[in-house]
Amino acid sequence: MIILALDVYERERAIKIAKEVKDYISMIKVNWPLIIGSGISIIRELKDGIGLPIIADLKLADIPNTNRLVARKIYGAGADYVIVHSFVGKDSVLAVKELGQIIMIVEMSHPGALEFINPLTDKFIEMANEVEPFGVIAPGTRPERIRYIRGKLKRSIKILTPGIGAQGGKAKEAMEAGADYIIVGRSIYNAENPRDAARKLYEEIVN
Ligand code: OMP
Repeated sequence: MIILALDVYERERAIKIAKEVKDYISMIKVNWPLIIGSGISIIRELKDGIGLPIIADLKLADIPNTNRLVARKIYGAGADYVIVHSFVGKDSVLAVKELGQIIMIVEMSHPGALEFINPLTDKFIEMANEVEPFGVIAPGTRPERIRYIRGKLKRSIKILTPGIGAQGGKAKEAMEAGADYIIVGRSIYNAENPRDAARKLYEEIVN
């Protein structure tokens, strides 16, 4: 139920942390910092070395053709899921879904999300119900919004919630509100003992 957001630059550090916490996580999310810092090959290395599914968090937000060009390479590099923005429209989202499993953003966790993205949630949920992605991103910082989104989203679509820990969200609250997965970065990878931090989160959720 825990997805590790591995937002470090260095390959060795990323692999070390992933190995330390792998017993308590179910997927690894790779974002631009790690891809820029260590190269796209880090995806295959983590996937084969750790043995967990990889989410490529590129937040794709381009025209269909460009989304497709990027997605082809990232799925080819071993990514199991790609995160895409919804606001660019259904054609751009579908261009990625034709190539592999996607996760759509319906709301974001940071304060600035309230300006432009989150007011459009209902439209994004509607699109997600049509497109049927593997899952959607909802804000772990706002449990009431997770509950709202769960209420409108098809049951088969998973809810992934970042914003737990460093951004103020609480793991248990997010799960109780309807999250299927919590996404956690700094609270694990910056902890003095990442394994202990991951274990504590895991125990908080299962107990
Ligand atoms: P921490 O705040 O360090 O736990 O990291 C959160 C991770 O989730 C980062 O990789 C963010 O890019 C990502 N994220 C958000 O924090 N908020 C969102 O609304 C969406 C994402 C995401 O798509 O994963």
